[in-house]
Parts: sequence; structure tokens; C-alpha cells
Amino acid sequence: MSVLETTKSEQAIALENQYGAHNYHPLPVVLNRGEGVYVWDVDGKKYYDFLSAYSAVNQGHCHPTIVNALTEQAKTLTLTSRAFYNDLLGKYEKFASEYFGFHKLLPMNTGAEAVETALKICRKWAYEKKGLDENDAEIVVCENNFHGRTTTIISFSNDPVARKNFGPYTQGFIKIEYDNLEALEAVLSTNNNIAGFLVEPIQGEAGVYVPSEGYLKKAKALCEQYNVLFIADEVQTGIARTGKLLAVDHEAVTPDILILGKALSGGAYPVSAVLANNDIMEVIEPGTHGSTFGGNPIAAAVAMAALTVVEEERLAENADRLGAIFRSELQAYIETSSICSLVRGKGLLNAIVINDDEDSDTAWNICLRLRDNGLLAKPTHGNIIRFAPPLVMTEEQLRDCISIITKTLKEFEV
Ligand code: IF1
Repeated sequence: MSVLETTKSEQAIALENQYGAHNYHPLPVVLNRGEGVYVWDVDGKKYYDFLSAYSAVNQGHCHPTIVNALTEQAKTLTLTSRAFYNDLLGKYEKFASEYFGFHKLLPMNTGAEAVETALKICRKWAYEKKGLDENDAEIVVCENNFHGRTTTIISFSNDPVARKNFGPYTQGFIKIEYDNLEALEAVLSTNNNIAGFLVEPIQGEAGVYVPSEGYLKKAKALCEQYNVLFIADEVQTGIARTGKLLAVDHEAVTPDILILGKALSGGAYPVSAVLANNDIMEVIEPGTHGSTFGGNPIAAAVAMAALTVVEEERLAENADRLGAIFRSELQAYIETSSICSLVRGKGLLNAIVINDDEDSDTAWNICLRLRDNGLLAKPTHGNIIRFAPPLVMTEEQLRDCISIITKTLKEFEV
């Protein structure tokens, strides 16, 4: 190859650089194929995927059951809009409502849209059922939350990069410390205008921050006591990722409003949803909310297939079992490590903390070396590396991955 020639990877990256908005800083690897726990780059190199598209690909890349549902439905009927009925939406709504144990489902496409939907339902419920005066409703959220990218959602983010210069911001949100029941009780007991409490059962973007045992259960009890809706954002933690179908299942909590996205489609198509019981969902009437693509027949077919795979392949049990192995093996390594100080997580949603400043590039460099060694992961908050492989992984594959990770960390030990 002459010095002027560029590789296929370099060409793909240069095109994105020139013609795409620069709203991401991807790890330099260009993928063009995926199957199960593996992805391949344009030069044919094979990797373990340890991000799973931020937990959207829990069922593994290009799962045949899901791809088949997608392609068959794509050949039959793709979109009707909600101006007319289609023959799959009702079937899917029944299937998913029963699957998660709610009366009703409202279909959307992306996680952020589903969060917005939940916030709208919560506010309308507060005015029409709880009896708050119009425009007085407030929703309690947690510091270091991540719920998406819309203007309302970033209004209650405290990440300066996500927020700055996108104001003016939406009113009506109160931020309290995550994993702090006293803070929740303090705001609920002193403010009569609280409509809901929006929470991630494990904070993903914050660095896979698992709250104290009992936090969710007691938070739900406080919400009940003060007639406030408990809204669980399970976009990232849901659908078997943490070793149970939902992360709230670890504490036997039933949210008033459940928000799902990502793995609801196994990553094959954008599908999100909000679930609630009739007394809450009935505040939504014709014209109050909607989406052109929400509830389309492809989404319905894909989501039913994706949920069927989760059940048939017992992915929650597998995530639970493999997650325990992952954390105990990594913990054993960390005992004698100077570069890595902590492993935490639940099921197959885990992270390690690298012993360096948040603004150091050590974690980034470790991820580059992991890539060279055949495993793809991405740092979050500078010094934390998230590990979230597809849940269809076998124990043998997981042990192979653990040895890649520990071998790579060893190269950085001082
Ligand atoms: C990106 C993190 C993961 C979410 C929760 C709603 C949404 C998300 C709990 C919105 C989205 C994403 C989006 C992705 C990065 C990512 C992420 F790093 F920010 F934390 F998953 F780990 N609620 N999470 O985690 O869903 O509208 O994106 O479908 O590139 O911004 P969306």
C-alpha cells in the first residue's frame, strides 16, 4: 500500500468527520457485521462486544428470531400511522402488558421519547387525579441522572456538557441526591405539589452506580405514602440486563410507571414503551399524545420476538450467573492491582474504576488496548469503564473475555 492510500477504516472515519455533526467521540473502530456476542470491523477483525450498543443488544447481534420477525413484517406492512388500526399493535400491547404485569402500554420509539411520555402522563395524572392546581406539579429527579437528550430532559440533568447553551430550561423538576432516602422524604413531606419521582434503578451514565439495598423498596413506599408516582426508567437496566427481567424486581418493587427502550427490540429497530395501570394511563385521551412511528407493525413484531427470546433463552438467569463470575474474577484481580481500584454492578451491567483522575486518558488508552486485544468497551466519566456484553454469552466466552481484560490491565500496571 502506498503512503497515500488509506485503509477502509480511515475512509469511513474521514467521511463521518467531514459530513457528520460532531456530537460523538467514538473509539476508532469501524464495524460492519455482528453475530451474537461478536462484531467484526471492516478489515475482518473479530471482537467481543462489551457495550451491546449501550444495552440495546441484550439478545445478541442479529438474533435470527428477531431478524426474521423484522424482515417478514417489513415485507408485509411497515407503517399505517395511528390514524388507522393495524393488526399487530393490539397483539403486542397485550403481549407486553402481560409480560411486564401492567394493564396498558403506550408505544413510542426512543428512550427519550418514552421518558417524555412518562413525564406528561405523570403531570396530567397530578392535575386530573391527585388534584394539584394547573402548572404547579413538580417531579423529583436524582443528581447525576441520565434520561436522554430532549430539551426537557436536559433541563434536569446536572451534566454541564449536556446542558450548557441549550436553555431556557423546562421548569418543574426538583433534584435530590441519588440513593438518599432522607432527601426524598424531606422533599415529599414539605412540598404538596410533588407529582412523581423519576429514578434509574441503577445509574448507568453516572458510572453504573448501584444504590444501597432496600433503597428502591423504601423509595416506592414513601411515594405511596405521599400519593406520588414512582417512575422507573429501565431503558438501560431493563429486559434481563441486571440479572432479573427488571432491575426493580431485585427488590420486588412495582413502579407506577415503567419506561422501557433499547433491548425492547434487541437493537434491531427503535422501540420504546411506557407501561402503567388503567387508573394512571386513562388520563391519556385522543389527541393528547402520539407519534407517527410509535406502535408501527414492524416495531410490534420485533418487540414480541425480542421479548420471546429473553424468556426462551433465560437471559436474566444467564446475566445473573455470569455477572457473579465476572465480578468475583475481576475482584480477585483487583486485590493486587494498582491500576484498577473497584468493580461494581449487577448482572451483566458492570463497571471498573481506573485509578487515575477523571480527566486523565488512562481509561481511554485501556479501551484502545482492549480493542487491539479483541474486546470493545468504552469509558464513561473519564476513569470508569462500563462492561455490558450481550446476555447470550456462554461461560466459556465470558472467561475468555475476563482473561483479555485482566491481560490488558496488566499491561498498564505500574
Ligand atoms: C447516547 C449513557 C447508556 C438511558 C436511560 C433514557 C435514555 C438512556 C436510563 C434515552 C440512554 C444512552 C444513550 C446513549 C448513551 C447512553 C448511555 F452512557 F448515556 F448512559 F446507555 F449507558 N434513559 N442511554 O440510559 O434513550 O433516547 O437514547 O433511546 O449515545 O446518548 P434514547
